[in-house]
Amino acid sequence: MSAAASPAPLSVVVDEHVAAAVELGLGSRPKRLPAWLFYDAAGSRLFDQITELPEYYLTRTERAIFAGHGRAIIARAAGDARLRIVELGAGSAEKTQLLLRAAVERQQSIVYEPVDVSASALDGACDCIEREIPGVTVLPRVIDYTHGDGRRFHLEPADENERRLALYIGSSIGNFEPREALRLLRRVRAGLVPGDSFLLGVDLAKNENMLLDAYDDAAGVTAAFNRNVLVRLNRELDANFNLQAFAHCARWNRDRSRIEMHLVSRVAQRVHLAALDMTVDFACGETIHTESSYKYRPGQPEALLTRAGFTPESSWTDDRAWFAVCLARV
Ligand code: AVI
Repeated sequence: MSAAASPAPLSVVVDEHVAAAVELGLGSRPKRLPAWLFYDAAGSRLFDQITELPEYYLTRTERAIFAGHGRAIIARAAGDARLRIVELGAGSAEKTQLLLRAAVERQQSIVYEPVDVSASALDGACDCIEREIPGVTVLPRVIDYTHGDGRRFHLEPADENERRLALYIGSSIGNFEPREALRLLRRVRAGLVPGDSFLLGVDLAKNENMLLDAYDDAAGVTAAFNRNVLVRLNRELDANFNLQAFAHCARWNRDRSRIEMHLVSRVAQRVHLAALDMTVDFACGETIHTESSYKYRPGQPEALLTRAGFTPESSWTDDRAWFAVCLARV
């Protein structure tokens, strides 16, 4: 009598959040994966490289707006009070330094509260900023502002004579579906108090070819960033995606004013995700929609801020109107 074959033990520890998102997304039609899956360590490094690509105009354009108008932004947000700056999704905080320098120039010192959903994302940024800009005190906060209700986005009261300026820059809002974006901004609004302000960085709709180049660069870094999600599923869910069998594709969806990134199956194929006990069939040409990046039209950021309960006050853009930062009051 032979023993029944038992499946090989899994070599991975499964993150339930990742597992649930992948099961839902690859079980849907059309197939999709949430964009937050991009940002493992390798994906975050690739994203940093993207921000320096010649085709990816977003980061340097927003930086130029801060370089040119940082003082005006800070003065407008502060009024006659002192500011403290909160930043959602802190990242490398490199552009933020321009605003912090403008604030220190105005009020000699400032408290900077970078907020992120993961503690590891906050490591490093803090020491570096305190060293580089004397007068800045960094108080990192781990808060998941992307989920749950307003109570989750709870900040300790600021000093009596201080107002908060909350930043959500880099066009990160563009990676949320419009309804999710509204929920996120309402949550942020609920964590602020009257007199505080909010600065939103948004990418603007523009020439289609320019947008397509920004999301399909000549050096192939964005393609590697997109495919990295499959590398992650192979590692974390014991999947057997063949990376060469999926092509990177960026599409402009004019009706919805968004760039979409897809992974296109080059052949009819079957993929197994052992940790999910899931088999997924792909037809030749079938895609996984991995990201949407919304590009705002004139008036849309202000309308979104108003619906979220803010009062839009001012906005600044670059000479070519590629990118905008909008200041709104609570
Ligand atoms: C993080 N986010 C604003 C980027 C964007 O432009 O939507 C992510 C990205 N995807 C491809 N390139 C960059």
